[in-house]
Amino acid sequence: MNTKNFMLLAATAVVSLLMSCNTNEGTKTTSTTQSPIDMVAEGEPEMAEVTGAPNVPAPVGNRGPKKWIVKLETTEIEGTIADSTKYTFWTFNNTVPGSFIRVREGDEVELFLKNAENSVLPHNIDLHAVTGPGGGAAATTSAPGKETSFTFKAINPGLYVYHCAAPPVPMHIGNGMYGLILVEPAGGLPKVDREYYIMQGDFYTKASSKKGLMEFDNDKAVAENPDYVLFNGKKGSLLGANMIEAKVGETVRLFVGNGGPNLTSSFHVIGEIFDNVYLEGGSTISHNIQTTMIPAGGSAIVEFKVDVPGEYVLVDHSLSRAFNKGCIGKLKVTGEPNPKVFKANTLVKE
Ligand SMILES: [Cu+2]
Repeated sequence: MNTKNFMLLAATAVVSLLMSCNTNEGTKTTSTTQSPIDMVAEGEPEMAEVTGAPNVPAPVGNRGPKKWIVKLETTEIEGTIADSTKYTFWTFNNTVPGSFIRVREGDEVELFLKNAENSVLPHNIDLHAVTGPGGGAAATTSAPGKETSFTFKAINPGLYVYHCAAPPVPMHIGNGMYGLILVEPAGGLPKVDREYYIMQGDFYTKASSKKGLMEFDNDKAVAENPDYVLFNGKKGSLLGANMIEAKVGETVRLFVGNGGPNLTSSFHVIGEIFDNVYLEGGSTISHNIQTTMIPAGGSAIVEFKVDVPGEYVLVDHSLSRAFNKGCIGKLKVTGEPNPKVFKANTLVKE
């Protein structure tokens, strides 16, 4: 090789090296795999919309990371657990489960936890979506009448349980102190027609000193032998006038959590097959699932298209819990019959 050719080759090599560097640089600046830790939450903090079950706040859509204020109040209140049976619930925002919180990865959340004046005990919150000691529990332990706060960045997309972690923890959870926080990925979850919030819990009861009012039974809790296993803290919360609804042809997404404190749920919708399940509320999506396991302190996102009108029964498929302990609800699907998918035949005996 003569000097001229060598110089030409060397120059070409340098140019290609520079070009490849530029290409890498370009990829870096337009990367969609930026760490959520480095995502900058824009603007002043806004008050986040939170909702009681079975409703959920509006989807995050395609917005960038933002700053939010979330306000929760812990309360100790009398409510109806089944039929005319009253129970002393402990709650976040007066509902079981507590308010649904919806953010996206990269969002910064300043969470305020107020404990009601008339509470007897301190309460706090451990959010499984939080990276940091106790999920915020120590930072938010609030005596009656007091308010605490802490700030966290949502860095892992998924559907997460939150709960009170004040001692004795099983008692606080057993009285209803749990809820869900959804962290959507950048760009948001795919659009669906209907979204609902459902949370299972197991309840252990005994008569209190007040006539007609039940309270937490620690012995039954230790034995993991609940009197009630319920969706959304009340027998019939998703039955009759409270059924969740959809129309034939629509896609339905259920955000399903399990507060426990003890039982694992075998979540199933009778007459439907889950097209998609975000297993354990995480990023792995499985398809064509009949029943999905939801651990205590865990969740799942299930999605399906409804093709045939009718009433679809939601259960924990550990069926004594459904038919004897109250863990049953319904999705009412209205619309035109779809004989290509389902047709009941009338058999006439000759
Ligand atoms: Cu508590």
